[in-house]
Amino acid sequence: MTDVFSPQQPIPAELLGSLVDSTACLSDALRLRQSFAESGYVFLREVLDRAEVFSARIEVFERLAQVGEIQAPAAEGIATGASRRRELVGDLGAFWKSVSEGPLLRRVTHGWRLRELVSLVFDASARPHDYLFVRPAPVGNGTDLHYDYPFFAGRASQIVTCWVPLGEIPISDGPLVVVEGSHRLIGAIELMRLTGDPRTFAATRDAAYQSTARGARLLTAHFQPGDVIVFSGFTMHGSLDNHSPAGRVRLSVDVRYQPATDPADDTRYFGPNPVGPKGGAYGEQKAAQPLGTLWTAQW
Ligand SMILES: O=C(O)CCC(=O)C(=O)O
Repeated sequence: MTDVFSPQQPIPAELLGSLVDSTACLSDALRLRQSFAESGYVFLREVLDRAEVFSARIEVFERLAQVGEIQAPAAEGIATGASRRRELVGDLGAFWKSVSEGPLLRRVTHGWRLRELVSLVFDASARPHDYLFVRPAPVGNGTDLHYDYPFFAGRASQIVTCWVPLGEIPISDGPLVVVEGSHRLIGAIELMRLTGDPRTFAATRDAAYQSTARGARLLTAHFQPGDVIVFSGFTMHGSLDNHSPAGRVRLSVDVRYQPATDPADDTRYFGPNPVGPKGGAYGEQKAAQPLGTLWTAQW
């Protein structure tokens, strides 16, 4: 790893780039799929209903306001720096499950529009995992670079991740980044799948970090509500640290989709009580801990 990625370290300007905006390809599904194949992602602007995205934002932040973590008005997402979550909710996992299953949130992540967009990318009907990740990232937090494959693949032939900003996310607030060209390192990830050896994963991550250090750029954007980025399981991604001068909590949700005809029997991701990648259900997510507990979000 290089200090480029360490928390609190500035990223040299030449290593930051802009995500390619593929919104214009929506009228031509073939071009959209070509763009996805070339870049390892498609970044789409203003494709989701902004009012629905705002409603989801408010739904999540109001739950956090009720446990003393977000100031009024909740929609602003300003952290109080305190939390009464442990004393008020009892079971942290059950609380986080209920936030993650909020109906207004699910209208965005499991609604017809996102499903339609991913179906265009697949050229086949798509279906979402039931299990998803809501990420309220307070100041100081960022997510380490990683791939979503093979953890989220299960027995599906293909998975993509949809990352949806729940509100405006300027660069200062720590938006998603993808490592340019990282989807071309597929060979290394396949090796990990074949061996099942976590040390291979570490080697893979190191290789990708090093390639970034050698000049692959981190691509990001000033995200707006209604935007979505759909990326491949083979695209290395993470997020910048949140440096919001206003103390704003960066809020996003990520959900994986697979072709609808693929098996959907992986109990980690499907069903009324998915057990999650590590078996700890929603309680295993970093966000299940009270906001502001220092969680260096690995993934
Ligand atoms: O939002 C983040 O900080 C990271 C998102 C991520 O890792 C994902 O969408 O798979």
